[in-house]
Amino acid sequence: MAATESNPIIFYDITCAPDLPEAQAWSPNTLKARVALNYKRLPYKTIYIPYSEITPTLKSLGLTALEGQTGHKAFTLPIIIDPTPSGPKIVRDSAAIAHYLDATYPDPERTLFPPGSHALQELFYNHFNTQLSLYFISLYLPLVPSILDEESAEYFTRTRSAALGKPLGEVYPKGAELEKMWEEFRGAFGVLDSALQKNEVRHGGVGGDFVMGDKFTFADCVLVAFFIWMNKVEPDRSGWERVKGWHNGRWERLWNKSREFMQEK
Ligand SMILES: N[C@@H](CCC(=O)N[C@@H](CS)C(=O)NCC(=O)O)C(=O)O
Repeated sequence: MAATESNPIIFYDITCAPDLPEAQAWSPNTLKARVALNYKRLPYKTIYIPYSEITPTLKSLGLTALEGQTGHKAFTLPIIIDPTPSGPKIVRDSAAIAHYLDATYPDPERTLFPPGSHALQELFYNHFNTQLSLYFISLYLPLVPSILDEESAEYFTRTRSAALGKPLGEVYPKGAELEKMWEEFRGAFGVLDSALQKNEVRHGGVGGDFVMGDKFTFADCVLVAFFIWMNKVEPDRSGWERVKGWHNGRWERLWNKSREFMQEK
């Protein structure tokens, strides 16, 4: 065990505009890693940086850009710096961080990838990233600039508009399209709900509200991170109010059971 309370893991996260009254963490990608760190009860300290500072900060740490899902290279958060006995170790990407934490800080009671679940969790993650994240992109990505400082909002709008091939403001569905998209979003979550029903005791499962039933895992970090994002970028929380009511309250139960892993340090 390398990190201690006096020599904690350093976790880089993205801040929102300083005058927002609530906690600062908002980004779903960094939140996946934060929830994982909290779940494993590891000592860590957050360094918050504005969105527009991610690239210069990572360059100053000697890092190079990584190839992203769309093929273009980018400097992204989260990263952690773990104070290992052989020197500081930088780990990048939320899923890679979760795997690293399990390997470096094994705890049979607090495992993000329990034995035998690696492949199925990978499938879950791919499913989430292909079947669900597109709705988050349309419904939530355009709201992000509203919680960022001016420079970061400009950077975010410019880079996301370029990546999506149209102005970010035009990504948000208009008129009847909005309700249609919410219905589709509900349907996409419904597919997940049908699968998770198999955890119920009547189907021979172990019961429980997590993706793996009674065990919290990285798959739950993913869902919870996106739910927190919804709550952070939409001040009236109207989207989360809808989702909470879907599928017999499944997503709200998951939220409530995961609350203890949402704290900011
Ligand atoms: N697959 C990566 C994605 C990370 C990612 O896209 N991070 C965004 C923040 S939400 C970022 O740092 N973007 C920097 C930029 O666009 O300049 C992970 O899960 O860590």
